[in-house]
Amino acid sequence: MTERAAFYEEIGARNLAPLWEVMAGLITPEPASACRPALWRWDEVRGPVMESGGIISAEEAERRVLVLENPGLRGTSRITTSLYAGLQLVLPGEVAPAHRHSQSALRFVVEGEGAYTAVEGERTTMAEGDFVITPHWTWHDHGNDSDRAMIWLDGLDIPMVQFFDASFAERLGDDRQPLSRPEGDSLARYGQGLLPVDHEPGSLASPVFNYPYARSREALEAMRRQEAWDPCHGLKLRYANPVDGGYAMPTIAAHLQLLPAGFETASYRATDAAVFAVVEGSGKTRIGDEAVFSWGPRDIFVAPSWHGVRHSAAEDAVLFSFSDRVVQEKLGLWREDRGNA
Ligand code: GTQ
Repeated sequence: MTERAAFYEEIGARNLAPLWEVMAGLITPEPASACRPALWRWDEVRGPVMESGGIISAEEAERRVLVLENPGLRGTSRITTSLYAGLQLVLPGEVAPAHRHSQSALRFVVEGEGAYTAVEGERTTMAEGDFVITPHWTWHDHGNDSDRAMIWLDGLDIPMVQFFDASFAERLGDDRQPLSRPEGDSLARYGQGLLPVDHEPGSLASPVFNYPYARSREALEAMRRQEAWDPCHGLKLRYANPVDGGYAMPTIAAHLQLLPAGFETASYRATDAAVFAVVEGSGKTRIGDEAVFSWGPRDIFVAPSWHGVRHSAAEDAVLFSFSDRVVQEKLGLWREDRGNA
């Protein structure tokens, strides 16, 4: 045994390790991630999601979800290093019972109309393209009183909470939580450019918990007349907390963007890996040197940290996306590079 190997063995017994053997992998000159570019085509995932409805009930599963696992992170329930994503199915007549947990969740409705999510005593009925949040430690249950299956994309900060060993969860006991406010109350109170006088924020998350697609889409359409296209993003809006102008939740940032037919974005990279869900239209996205994905409605794809992203839209396209940007900004870590990747 060499002198060094003997030394490592000797110190290893005392739970010590030599930094110089691992330093290059720890402090990299640029982000180095196991996360890979990946695409989930709707025509390949819808079948299994619907089939899961015959395998287990929403009630028994608690949440009947097929997890979107990044091919570079299999077995870890991650779509990126810091985020979880899944496709949740709620069939007519089903309920996903009320619970709460430390993890924050977003829902982005992919298919169906008329199912609801209840959050802290208020229900919201969901439609395709709606962005719904269930912030950390809020009671939430889902149900479907419509006659159609509903499928939505779940985005949660599960890996972040895991990293901090800070997970708590509890079941309410009843499937549905008691309702204390009429539907639409939060949007009326907080989502009209007005706030109740003397409102004191009671949470780090937005008091608006459904950002309906019809409104967001209208905003993009109105802006398009100004043709204020950003070379890297087309028209891109951020889902905001109306109380402080920050992101809707403290751990997950979400955006909605419009790319007009024929538009090609300049290459853009940032330190936040992003999950994209196609709402409307079709196009292609090049991600680093590794992948070119052709996409259409309901497809989902992921761009890892610091990979150059270039979108091109064949038809007018709307993309929803989410990432950990809000956390990286708070920690002073977030960087972007416009046009050079
Ligand atoms: O709907 O509360 O995809 O707790 C994973 C964990 C959804 C939810 C998920 C959850 C939920």
